[in-house]
Amino acid sequence: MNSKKIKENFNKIFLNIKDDYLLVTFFIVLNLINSIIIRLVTVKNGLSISPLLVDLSFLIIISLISLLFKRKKRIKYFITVSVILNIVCIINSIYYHYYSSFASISLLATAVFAADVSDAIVENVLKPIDLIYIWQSIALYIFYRYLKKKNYFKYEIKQENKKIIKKGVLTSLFLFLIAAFFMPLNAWARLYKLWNRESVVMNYGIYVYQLDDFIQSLTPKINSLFGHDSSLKKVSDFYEENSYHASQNEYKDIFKGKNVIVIHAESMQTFPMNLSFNGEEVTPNLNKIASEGIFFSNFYSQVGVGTSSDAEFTFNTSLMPSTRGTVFVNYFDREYIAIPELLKEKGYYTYSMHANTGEFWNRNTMHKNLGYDKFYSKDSYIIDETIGLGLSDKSFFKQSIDIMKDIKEKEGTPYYGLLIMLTNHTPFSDLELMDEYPTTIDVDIDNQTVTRNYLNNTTMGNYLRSVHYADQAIGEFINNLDKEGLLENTVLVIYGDHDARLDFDDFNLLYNYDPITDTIKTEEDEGYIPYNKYNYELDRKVPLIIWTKDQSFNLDVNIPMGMIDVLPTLGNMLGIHSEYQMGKDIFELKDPDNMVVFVDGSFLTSKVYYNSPKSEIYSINNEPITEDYIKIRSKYASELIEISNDIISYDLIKELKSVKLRN
Ligand code: GP9
Ligand code: MN
Repeated sequence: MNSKKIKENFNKIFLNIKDDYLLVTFFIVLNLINSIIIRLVTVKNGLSISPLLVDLSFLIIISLISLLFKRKKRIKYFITVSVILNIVCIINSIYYHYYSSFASISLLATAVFAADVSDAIVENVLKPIDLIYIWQSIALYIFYRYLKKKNYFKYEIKQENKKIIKKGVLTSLFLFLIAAFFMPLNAWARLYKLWNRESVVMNYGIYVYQLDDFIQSLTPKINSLFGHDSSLKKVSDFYEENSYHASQNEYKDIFKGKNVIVIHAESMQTFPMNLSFNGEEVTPNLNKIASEGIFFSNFYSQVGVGTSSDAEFTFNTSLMPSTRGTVFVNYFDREYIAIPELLKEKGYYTYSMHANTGEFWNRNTMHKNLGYDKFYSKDSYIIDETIGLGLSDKSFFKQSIDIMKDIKEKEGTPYYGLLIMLTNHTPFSDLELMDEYPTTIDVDIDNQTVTRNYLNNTTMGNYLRSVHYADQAIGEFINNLDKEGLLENTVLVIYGDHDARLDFDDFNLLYNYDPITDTIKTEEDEGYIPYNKYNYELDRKVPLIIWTKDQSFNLDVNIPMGMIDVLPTLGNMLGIHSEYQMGKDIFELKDPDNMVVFVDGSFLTSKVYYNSPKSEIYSINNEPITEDYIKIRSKYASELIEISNDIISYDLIKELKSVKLRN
């Protein structure tokens, strides 16, 4: 026997003995490592035991499927599956860095809008770490070349597939059961309900999460077959228990019959309202009207992945946004009860204005559904000055005033108008097109004035300058409305649509920078302001201001309030309500400890911020929080999310209304 033959025989025997375990092991280990990496860079539980075992169990099952193929095809199968799992990791990694949640198949339709703001994503979101997963596909390919060189594919071997499958399935099941043993009790429910996506990834790993999401994204399509009846019952019971009671407070009907102008302030958070640089306020105009009107200083947006569109939806309908897709995109054909529709019934003319294309967020369709008589979108504007995503806010407001004057003259009825701003959108670029605003501090050192440009090139610095521009635009708009007599008999409402996804570290810099020493203060330093992830959550609040020119109502409301509380609160002032509103009139609270629920099940009260995915409690005033306090509210938070989800997916308002009519 020559040496070549010996080698060939050795390979044949060696690889036969090994069966295909070598390849399978390689495939499993590579994908296991990627799953660990993604959890390390997102939910930070890379080495947790349960997701590791679930991943292993999942990858064993996937590997068993390869037995259906012959060796040559089997490698193709492994490469294809690896590429798919690779893509799952990359997309979820990017997605997490943008939305702090995981991607959903049901959002494929929403992805179109992500393409439109792709600059923002590339500049602000895409981190090199998001591409690290590619190493797995490369490694597998190199391994394939190695096997080929070893003539691995030349020999087909006889295997006792049935035995292997049986062993494999049993092992996989065993691993899954051990994993389940290490999971918290609510992990099963979360896998089924899936709105707490972070927690599903933390317990089951990225692959099972994505599989779960895939299966669940099919459910709305077949909703008439599954779950409808039980959901209808659940929702009817909820409204029976929480039936609508008309408010009787002093704000009832105070603005009845008045015109309403609503400004949707893109990415406007509340904290810049408390900031000044060298004595100059960042938002002098917002501060002025906040001090002259009703300022809700503890107000939070409750958006999901539908961001701007979810803010519009929650503001107008008092329902939580869908956690299975986006209402504006996936559930535009359902029936909703919304502020424009309700005011239309009272004889109002209703319109919306936004200088982006009407297709964006499917607004063309959804604005009609919400009850706007007319939507003035990009086509109604001359794009004479572009900043960031499109027409600058200053030009948008100027041009809108002309349209509003016409509406006032033509319609002769009260009106409800929504103006959606655009400029202050991440990535806060084109700053050179905005007026100079110094985000710097001047300090005296040895009788010399030193200018500290410490926010230079930070997202925070850019954001504050952009916020200052948005504030100027709002100020100019209010002045022009006044000049045109459009503030008479009119209520102005301004809300920030959601937070701006700023960097956590930038906040520490903002609050703990010492201009004298040009360093960031640490715990040991005097005047250090502790800033943790909960402070960051609390800083995500957005402004809500209700203002009239005569300043007839002037107060600061600092009860925690969410976007779903707007319809009940503002509606009471305007003399409208929805039987299906899930929020509360903030001036009519039975329990003054109001609760703001977020789409992942986290919630906030005046006492606590509770992070549901991580089951972490943050006592805001350091007072002890009982287990019951959290338990009761956690239950209510899930109820709110699920009821809204069911109403939206199964189109239940339509049914509840017709049942009511029949009775
Ligand atoms: C686009 C604007 C931005 O028209 O409303 O949407 P967002 O990215 O904030 O959801
Ligand atoms: Mn927005």
